[in-house]
Amino acid sequence: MIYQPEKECISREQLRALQLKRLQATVALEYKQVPMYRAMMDQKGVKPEDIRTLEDIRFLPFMNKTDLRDYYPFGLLAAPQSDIVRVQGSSGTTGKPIVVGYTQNDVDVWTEMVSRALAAAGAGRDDIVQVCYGYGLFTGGLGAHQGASALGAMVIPMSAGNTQRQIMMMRDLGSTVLCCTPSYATYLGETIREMGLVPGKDIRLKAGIFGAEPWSEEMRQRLEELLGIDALDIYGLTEIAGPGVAFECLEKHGMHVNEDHVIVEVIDPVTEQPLPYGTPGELVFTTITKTGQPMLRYRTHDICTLDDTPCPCGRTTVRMSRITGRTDDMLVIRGVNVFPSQIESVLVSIHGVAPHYLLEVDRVNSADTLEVKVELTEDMFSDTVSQIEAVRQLIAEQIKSVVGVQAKITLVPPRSIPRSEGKAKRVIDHRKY
Ligand code: DLL
Repeated sequence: MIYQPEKECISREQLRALQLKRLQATVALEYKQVPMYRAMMDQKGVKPEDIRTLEDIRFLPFMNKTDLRDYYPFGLLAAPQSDIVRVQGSSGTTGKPIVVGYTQNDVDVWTEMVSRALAAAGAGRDDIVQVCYGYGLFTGGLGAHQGASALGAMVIPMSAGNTQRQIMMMRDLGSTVLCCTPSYATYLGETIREMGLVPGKDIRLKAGIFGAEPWSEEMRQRLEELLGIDALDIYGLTEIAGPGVAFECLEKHGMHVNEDHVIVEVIDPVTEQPLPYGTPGELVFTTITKTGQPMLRYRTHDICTLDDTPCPCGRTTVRMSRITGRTDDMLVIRGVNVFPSQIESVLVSIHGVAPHYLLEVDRVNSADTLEVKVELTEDMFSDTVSQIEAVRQLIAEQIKSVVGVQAKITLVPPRSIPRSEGKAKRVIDHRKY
């Protein structure tokens, strides 16, 4: 189903005219209200009046995650703080999360995008939507919740975890749509099968809307078989709007970008020049309807390809492929963004630990695992077993609290982690998507 055909199937000419009008308004707002961005534009010698066509977007400076860190928490707001009704956040490159302020308008825009995604999966007011994305600063839970509520569906706000309880509710309440990460969906599906429950009979799910981490066509097939559903991809990021920036329709042929709310570009990450449709590169988004913390040419570091060939579903928006990688070292572990630098900052702050470590990421029973192997100093290595155990526990607790992920900590003898002459190899990712 198409939630808003008049918007989602708009002609390309009308869309481009709308985008230009909205881009000009957003650039003017940003220039007037956000001193940091005004300084960046001044430095590049660009004024809001210079944006005369959509192509002129290339004159605008890029924004980065580091800007959100440097101007943390509210230095990038374009609206008075009293107009901000919500703060959402995600991991930054340091211990602090990046935070994004949303006005009511921004929450409404985001909700509309998620409702479109759910409707594209066939959801409507008769559906029962089980949301097992985490609720909180992470945008998954509240985003899916708002979108489903706006459709008039019944929402089960489960949040993440507690698998037995999830399955009990799914069965007893008859959930028809599942929203969670693809890895958690696989775990749920496997547990459902192990319990002897039969999709179609005991479980009424018809669709799953999975995102927040990379996944593959093979994983789609597995999920569709396990759960008897259509498994659809949804993409988004806190800085832009949370889930719903782009979503798949039942054609399963790339994710429709909500182009009336964002302008999407793919650039060469080195030369920073825009690339034509069909060429893989780094995704860059410009919000054109947000008022709280608009983002202009925000570099996501996600790699994908854009496709503007017509989709049989009738939507006219450009589609993005699955995310095939990152241009930086960010890992997504159980839907949580993790930067090796965050873990490093925890390790170096703990007495008795040397700054030599290796992160090993794997997938066991469909759940991501993180092992942190770290060297002890000579002094600590000769300490008692109980002192060493206390260090191990401290590292585990600090990583959980700073990074938000449970890690297995393995303490290894001094000089046992291979040294490198060039760039240190800190991460080994065994997962296959
Ligand atoms: O992950 C928002 C979200 C919630 C999307 C629920 C979909 C579903 P952040 O925590 O800010 O926001 O993380 C954003 O996660 O830059 C990608 O690297 C990754 N990511 C998000 N969706 C996908 C996806 C949410 N469908 C970062 N495929 C992004 C691959 C994804 N990676």
